[in-house]
Amino acid sequence: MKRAVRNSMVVRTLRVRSVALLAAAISILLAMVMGLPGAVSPLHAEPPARITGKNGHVFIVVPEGSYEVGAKGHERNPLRTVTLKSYAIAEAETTNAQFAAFVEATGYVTDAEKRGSGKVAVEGMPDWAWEQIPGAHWRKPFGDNGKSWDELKDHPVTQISGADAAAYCAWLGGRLPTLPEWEVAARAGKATRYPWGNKYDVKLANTWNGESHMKDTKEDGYLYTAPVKSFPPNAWGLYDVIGNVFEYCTGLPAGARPGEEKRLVAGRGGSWWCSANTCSFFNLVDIGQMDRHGSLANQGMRVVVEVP
Ligand SMILES: [Ca+2]
Repeated sequence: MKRAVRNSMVVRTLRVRSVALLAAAISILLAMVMGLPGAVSPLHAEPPARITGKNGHVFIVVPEGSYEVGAKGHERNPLRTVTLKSYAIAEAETTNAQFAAFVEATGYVTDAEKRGSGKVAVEGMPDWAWEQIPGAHWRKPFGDNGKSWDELKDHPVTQISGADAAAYCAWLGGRLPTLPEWEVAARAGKATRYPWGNKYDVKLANTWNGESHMKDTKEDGYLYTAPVKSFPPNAWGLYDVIGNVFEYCTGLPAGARPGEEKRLVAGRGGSWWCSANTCSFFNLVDIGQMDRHGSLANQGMRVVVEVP
């Protein structure tokens, strides 16, 4: 009997302590939310490293500050210091599933769909050869003979133009990254040619492996696009900044002629199609540019939003 009383007292004491702990935890949370004196707001102490946004996007916060971009002697991307306000950039390239949600919600029709075709390259074609394939658009990026978007839900959306990418970003309340924003986030504090160093490592990004486009040796495991986040992220947690798909950016490289921004859009990071012997832009320095309304099977996007 005595033991039963003692046990019940122990239980009561534990209950009292639990209630006290819970109350303390609630008051700390309230203080944090309400910004009471002495409380540290989680939004204003350290910038949040990650933000969960709309449509399944996760963003990495880049703090405001001055950053070095470009490379010494690079005509289109000279070495310089840029000062940026804080922004949040998607950790991953936008997927087919995410683009499908946008189309479902808005009825958006892409440039490739309006035109009735998109540019496609496949294994066995000569280097630099691309074909305008009828019926190729984001739902069927390689046309009727390739996989459809719902077989590639976690792959980056392709066959979207720079204009289509901007429309997707606007729907999210975001925008495309500027060229310096893309590069600062892709570098993640590194001054090297690749996020992992100065020597290319075929296992760390999805590019074209092999001497020519006649044959891909698939050393990285993928012939065309790979599901996003298939390779290790950079030091700040961004995936696929090198390879997989070219990522649209606003602004044009140094040397662009006035007015060209109306006709052209820039792209960074290279893609699954890029090989050492063709477009070797799968690095942190080179800047591609293409027709603003052009649509290819190796072009995609990464979204930026302002920091709340
Ligand atoms: Ca590959």
